[in-house]
Amino acid sequence: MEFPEVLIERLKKAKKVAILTGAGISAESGVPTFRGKEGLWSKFRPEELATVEAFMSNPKLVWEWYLHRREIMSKVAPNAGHYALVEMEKFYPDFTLITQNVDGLHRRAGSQKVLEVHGNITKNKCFECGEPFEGEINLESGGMPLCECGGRVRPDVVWFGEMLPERALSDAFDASSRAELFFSIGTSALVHPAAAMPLTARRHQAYLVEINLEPTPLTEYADFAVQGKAGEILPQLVEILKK
Ligand code: BV8
Ligand code: ZN
Repeated sequence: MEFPEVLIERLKKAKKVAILTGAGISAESGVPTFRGKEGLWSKFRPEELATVEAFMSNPKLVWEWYLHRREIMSKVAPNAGHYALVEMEKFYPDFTLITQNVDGLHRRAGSQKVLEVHGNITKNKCFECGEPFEGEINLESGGMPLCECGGRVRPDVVWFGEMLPERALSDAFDASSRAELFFSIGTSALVHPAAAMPLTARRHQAYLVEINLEPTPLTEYADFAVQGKAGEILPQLVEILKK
């Protein structure tokens, strides 16, 4: 596909690049997105399941949802979109990959500087003392997994209404503020504070690119917005970088 001259120039000249990815970049790996028609357990909305209230009132349902997603994640692999970002990282001295995804696919693909601002679905921690929990999660016994301190064990992800990990969040906003080129890829740009990062980049004169299957609330602010598959578009951008 054709890219604007100014984007090609920025691609070649930029030193500081930041990327924000969402569930859309993992869709081509077979990971269901959140709000798509095949969305995760579409009878529930993520805002209803990924919450402290849901976990406190129905821990079994929430654990089943996460174990179901872990099952899916264990069978999927990174796709061309993830690998293109691994290639892209090599061209820039200051490159930050901010992801809302908890599937760990960017790291598995080989990306180095990854900020997982919503946590990682493969990890568990104690709700009370925050200690990581390495044990097996077995719901068959009927009881919920407990930490030595007696606290409830939960997936180590950020739920709605919860603060994002402080260090990852501040690093993500720093990277967004200094970026000369910012890509928002495969995200509906609805969830805050992640959705504010592309706008922060824009406010600091970054050239803002959106790559998404459908328009989002961010589209009108993008310098260049393309509706298409990340797995097809990103490798074309890397080809331009290699020339
Ligand atoms: C906080 C981890 C407060 C768990 C997740 C009203 C206004 C503004 C904000 C709020 C509000 N009401 C409430 C809030 C705050 C809330 C929020 O933003 N709600 C939204 C829904 C309005 N935010 C929070 O609660 C955050 N915390 O604000 O704390 C606070 C302040 C002070 C002190 C204490 C507390 C916490 C947010 C984090 C929630 N956790 N996930 C888990 O994963 O189980 S969010 C969840 O949604 C995932 O992380 C996911 O990544 C994220 C965003 O979704 P997307 O990634 O964008 O996925 P989606 O399916 O929506 O879109 C995919 C896109 O890809 C689509 O557009 C599709 O077209 C496209 N696509 C598909 N295939 C492809 C593709 N694109 C390219 N190629 C393809 N092949
Ligand atoms: Zn504990």
